[in-house]
Amino acid sequence: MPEGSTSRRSIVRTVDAVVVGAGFGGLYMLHRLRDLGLSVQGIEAGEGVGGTWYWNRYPGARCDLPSLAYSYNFSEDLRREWRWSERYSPQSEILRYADHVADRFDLKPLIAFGARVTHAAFDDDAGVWTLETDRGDRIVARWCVMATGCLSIPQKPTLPGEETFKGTIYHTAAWPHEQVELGGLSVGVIGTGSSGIQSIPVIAEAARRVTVFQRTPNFSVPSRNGPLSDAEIAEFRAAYPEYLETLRNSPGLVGAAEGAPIPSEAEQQQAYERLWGAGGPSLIAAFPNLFTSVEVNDGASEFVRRKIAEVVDDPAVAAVLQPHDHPIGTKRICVDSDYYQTYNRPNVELVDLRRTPIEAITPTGLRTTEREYSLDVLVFATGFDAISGALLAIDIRGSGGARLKDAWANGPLAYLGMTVAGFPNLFTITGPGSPSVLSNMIPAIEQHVDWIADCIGYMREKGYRRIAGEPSAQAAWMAHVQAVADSSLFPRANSWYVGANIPGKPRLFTTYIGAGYRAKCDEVAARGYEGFVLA
Ligand code: N01
Repeated sequence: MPEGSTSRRSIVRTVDAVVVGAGFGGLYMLHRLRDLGLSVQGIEAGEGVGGTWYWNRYPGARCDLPSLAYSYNFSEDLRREWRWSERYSPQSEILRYADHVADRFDLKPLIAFGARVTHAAFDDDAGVWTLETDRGDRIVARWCVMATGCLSIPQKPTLPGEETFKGTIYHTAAWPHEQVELGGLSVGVIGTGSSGIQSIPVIAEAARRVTVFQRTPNFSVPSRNGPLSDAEIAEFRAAYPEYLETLRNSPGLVGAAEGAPIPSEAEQQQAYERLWGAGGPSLIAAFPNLFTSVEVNDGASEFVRRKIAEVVDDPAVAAVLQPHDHPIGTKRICVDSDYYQTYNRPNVELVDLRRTPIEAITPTGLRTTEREYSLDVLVFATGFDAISGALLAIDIRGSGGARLKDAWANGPLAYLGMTVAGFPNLFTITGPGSPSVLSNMIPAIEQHVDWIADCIGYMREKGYRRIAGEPSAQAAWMAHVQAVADSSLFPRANSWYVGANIPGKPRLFTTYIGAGYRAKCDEVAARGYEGFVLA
């Protein structure tokens, strides 16, 4: 039997709602829909719950937001009974949390595990979706919720000669479930985003040698991770009502910038020193205009560059690690445990791929334009086809057989990040056009799940059977998302936020970073789902 439960046999079922994915979004969605009295079927590619935390088992994988905040809020009992052990919990603990939630709310029996959805098609006459999986399941449902995650399709470059490599190749986002022994081995790591930056220090402790192949340096801040004390928990609990209020009325990453004064040099230095010492990603939240003012951002970027130079012993290595190609924070800030210190170890070498690009993988290692590196293991920490990737990996056909691939040929479009015009009764949790990856994902998920559940509840109550976003409302929303993004420094970075890491992907910033998102969603609902056609 699989980790999750239920049967290995394929299923053919008609239900009220189908939920694709059993990560934090899928789990809570199943819970809400079942509570509404709907018959539900969950489908999950993995053999257990947890989504991104099920797959990303690489050494050093952990939360980059404080765990107390990276938690569900919907159940007070759950909140009180779960205790995180560290400030930034490791992957194994977050996975245990997801598993605990699934068991506590008896969700596993609702989920078919080990089944990847390949097709989803809307039948205009019957007003239902039919989903098919790679193991022959066939689910028919009026409501289809895609809880497929923003970072769930691993991206791996094709390098010449890979098939000749005699060692072992891993991808951080598809790490084996069994213990990977690296002791005594020579390990190469390609990629220095969050996954590389978290894994390199841990790999360096185990392996005989680590060679890091870096194409672009990223900004990283120390987590100052450690055991979570009772006092910290008590402090969080005491401030919980204000925390919820901040979630409800978040100004977004750029919403509060308007009219904010430029802090003085002394104010900046003082704030950055304090936040660097405290650890965690709040350094980039030091000033509301850090994402809109080049001057303020330059100050923060320069501060971190200086820290890198202080931490890394060899000035030449420090120089290669210092990012200069993007404003800090416009690529996801990395939160590390001793990342820069790792380059002071005698068994770690940094290779600058800008100076000496990769030519090929060879039977015994990797060759750059300068020389060959002998490797037993090669780790790809090369990221994801983000945001739209998991949705486009499914052949989704909406009204009239229209393909999502065609609808999104010039970049993903969705109304409020939750529905796509032309694809009735289909919902996307943390889809394009919502704050998603630039907010705390679990509260963002909860807000979407609640909105979607309320919407389906409203439809049933009023006797409606079909809801579809109006193309004009969607176009206006996406134009607003774009305008807000353009008022910030985000479009300046070649990041996965704009799809720059995927060859041929249309370049578009689709994450909403403005103010008032939740209020807008609530207002749309309160006005009888303004911008939607209900039938
Ligand atoms: O992926 P990335 P990631 N040759 O895309 C390099 C979340 N996350 O998996 O910049 C050589 O950031 C690429 O180089 P370049 C988090 O939101 C969260 O690390 O394209 N190098 C880059 O260095 C994060 O942002 C946690 O020049 C190549 C790296 O691979 C997101 O996931 C932990 C290459 C990819 O970096 C993605 O992070 C981990 C090539 N051909 C991840 N192709 C938490 O802590 C790519 N690269 C919660």
